[in-house]
Amino acid sequence: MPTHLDHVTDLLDGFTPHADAQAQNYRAAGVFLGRPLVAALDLAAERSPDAPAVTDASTDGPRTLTYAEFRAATLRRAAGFVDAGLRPAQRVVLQLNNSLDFAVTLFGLLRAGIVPVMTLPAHRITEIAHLAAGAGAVAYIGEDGRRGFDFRDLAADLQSRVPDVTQVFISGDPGRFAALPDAETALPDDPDPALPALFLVSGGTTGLPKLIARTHDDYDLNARLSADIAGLTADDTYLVALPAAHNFPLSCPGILGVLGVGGHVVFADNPSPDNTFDLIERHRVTVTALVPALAQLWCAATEWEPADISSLRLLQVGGAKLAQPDAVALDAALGDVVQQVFGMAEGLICYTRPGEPRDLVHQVQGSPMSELDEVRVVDEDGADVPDGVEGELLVRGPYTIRGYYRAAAHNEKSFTPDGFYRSGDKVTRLASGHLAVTGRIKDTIVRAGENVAADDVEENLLAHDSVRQVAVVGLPDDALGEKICAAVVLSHEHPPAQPLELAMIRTFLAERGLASFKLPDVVRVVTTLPVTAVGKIDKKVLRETLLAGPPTS
Ligand code: OOB
Repeated sequence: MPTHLDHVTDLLDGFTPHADAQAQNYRAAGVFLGRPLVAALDLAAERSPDAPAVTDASTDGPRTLTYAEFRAATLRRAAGFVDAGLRPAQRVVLQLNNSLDFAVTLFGLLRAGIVPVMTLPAHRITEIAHLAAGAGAVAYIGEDGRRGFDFRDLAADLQSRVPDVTQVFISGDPGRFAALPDAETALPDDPDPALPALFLVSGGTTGLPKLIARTHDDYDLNARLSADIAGLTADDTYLVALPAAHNFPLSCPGILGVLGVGGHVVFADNPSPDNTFDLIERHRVTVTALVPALAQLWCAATEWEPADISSLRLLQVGGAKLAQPDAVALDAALGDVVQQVFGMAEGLICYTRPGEPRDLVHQVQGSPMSELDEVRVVDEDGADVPDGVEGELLVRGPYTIRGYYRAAAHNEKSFTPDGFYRSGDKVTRLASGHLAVTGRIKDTIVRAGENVAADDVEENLLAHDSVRQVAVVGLPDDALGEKICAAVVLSHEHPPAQPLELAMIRTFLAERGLASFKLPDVVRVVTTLPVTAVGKIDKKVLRETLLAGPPTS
């Protein structure tokens, strides 16, 4: 039988920790508190056992657990997993929809030192098998088919592809698998806070997701600093509208941040305004987090949804760039509530602060949350550029990883020798330290030998009254190498007087002063743009759809 040490050795194989001295400094400076991730919840439960902790507002009907009840449930779930044979430092794929079971299971696993791989409900077998194999997972946790997709089929497929996954637990009707376990037995010792507590998955839209190991120390810091900046207190109620396993609703400040201050977490199983606005009214929700496409939808829905959502004091928007006019419109519709959030599963989180001038909040994606975040903006040769000049964002700091898990080849490219993460994001930095995101380094189209930045064309297209959303991608072309294709979603408020044609778009852009080689070769009007598991525009899928659709020349 493998010992506890064997499991820990296995977990650490392929994990890149902070340098020892650095970690000690963080401990000494009180940045790392040296406590397990569940400690904050336990303290909150001690302070106010009878306060509501989590509410499940799913289709099964609302259920609320107080702090005492929630803590007890997570203890039983932890013991249940240990009873089922899972051991500290082993990895488990967690794939649950927004629900009480998500919360109880996550904290149960963390308590037992079992390390969840935080996959999203939209992930399918290709990603799940890749992540399970990459993490060395021994179990899978999913749910029955009551919300449309039956994860039991996926589990069976997973076990045939990754035989090390020997156990499957299912929320709801387990069928031939095990139900989510609960027990009253003793728990192992608290996990070592320097060990990975959980794995996040990278949010990129190219290639398969990579595994991001976050330690108890660094993830606790992430949630705590985020809660501070958001001014969270026990009086706050947070609505989980995005998929709960994503870093943004999980810890920025999200579920972990809110439970750490004794606030109330309400799970929405669907982020549409007709569902969420009612929940906001019913539970007097004060804070929530959205991606820009959803925020746009919410903004429009304030016109027709009758529910009173005036309790909302902070609407966090991030994950992709929030266009300045959309930020202005949101503030106008909801009363100066927008907070821009520029973050990444790899670590760095930037926020605009509640007290900052609104016009600044509308224009920048925030500034780093910790004084210890070291941000560099560099040119193609890796040399620092002055403030105001666009460059690639590199970052190092207490809660930013030093390497992807078990991915030596990626790490060569993605990290500098002195440990900075190369984000691939193009930004400009203001003298004040605020960052404006301008695009992605690799999001360029090579048209007839010229490099065209997709974001440059997109930004100019968004200036057109009739354009609601846009994504520009390169498609193969015999003559040009790549041609520029703009997929456009039209505005409902300002529909074009006549069908939007290529020539009109090209004239519009040329009149704005865009160079002729950057003008689109193809314009496609679409009703929606494809999105990733968390709701960002997915250019990879868009490119495939455009290629598979009617000819684009
Ligand atoms: C968040 O995390 P991920 O890991 O899903 O994606 C990170 C990437 C960033 O590197 C950047 O390219 C993009 O998403 N991004 C933004 C952005 N926020 C994220 N691009 C422009 N403007 C923004 N505000 O997406 C994430 C994690 C924690 C909090 C918020 C978002």
